[in-house]
Amino acid sequence: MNEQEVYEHQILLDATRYAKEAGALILGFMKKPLQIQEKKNKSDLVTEVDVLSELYLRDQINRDYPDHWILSEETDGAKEESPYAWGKLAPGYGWIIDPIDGTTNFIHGISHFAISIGIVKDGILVCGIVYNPVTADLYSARKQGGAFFNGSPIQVAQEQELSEALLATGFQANDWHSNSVLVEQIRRMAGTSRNVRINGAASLDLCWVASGKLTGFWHDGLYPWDVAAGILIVQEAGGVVTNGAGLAFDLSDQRLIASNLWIHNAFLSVLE
Ligand code: 2AM
Ligand code: CA
Repeated sequence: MNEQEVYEHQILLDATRYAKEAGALILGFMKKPLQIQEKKNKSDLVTEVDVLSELYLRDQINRDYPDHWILSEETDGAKEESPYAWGKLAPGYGWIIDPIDGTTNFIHGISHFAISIGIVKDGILVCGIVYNPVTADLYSARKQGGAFFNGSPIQVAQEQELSEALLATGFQANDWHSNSVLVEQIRRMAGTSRNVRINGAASLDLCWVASGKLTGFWHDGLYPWDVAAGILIVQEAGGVVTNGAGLAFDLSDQRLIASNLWIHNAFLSVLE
């Protein structure tokens, strides 16, 4: 490994440790009454646990990597001028964090949520960690270093036909017009693929594409913290992540489509 790879390997180890520690913190709140607040509407929720997990992660990063920037959902999501787009992300190393991806599942006691940490250098994803503290499932990737599930290498599914593909998607919390478009897309995709799932945590859906459980995933209107880590994990597992036009996904894009590559063109053409 060259000097940069050694440095990024250390970042990945530290990010993994922070995620596991934040996960232990989150687990301490499961089955207890939660303070639930609506953000923009009744589907867009946050709890004190999201905020605590985020503050914990920010503290660790600020202590160990004081020259890195941080973009995180509960700190930056409410700001009008958050640097959502790649183009607006600062140069140097930065951490893109969702302290709980799948907050609605967490609130309802469904064990399908994760801490998602993506790390970029000059706008390029270099490390990704997605950790479900309930199952202790850890997905990770380092650029050109492969993708892993609990330490073992993973790769995308082998299905070559859309008719054999298991797909997933998700509803947006804030946009019921888009969700009516989604219902129509689900109808079409369910008719042409093996079936469609809605699991409620985009970061884990991407990891399931990476590990071959799902063949593909599509979602509109996500934010960088939902997908940054998962995108690298899919790419390092041999998959592809594009926008609706089939071009390499950029964090400012609205529509994300991830797949095992084989089905991608058919997937895009049925969606559009
Ligand atoms: P969250 O739990 O962090 O809010 C559900 O389809 C998935 O989409 C979850 O990963 C959820 O993330 C995300 N999601 C849904 N609507 C969203 C919105 N308006 N903003 C950000 N993320 C959203
Ligand atoms: Ca979240």
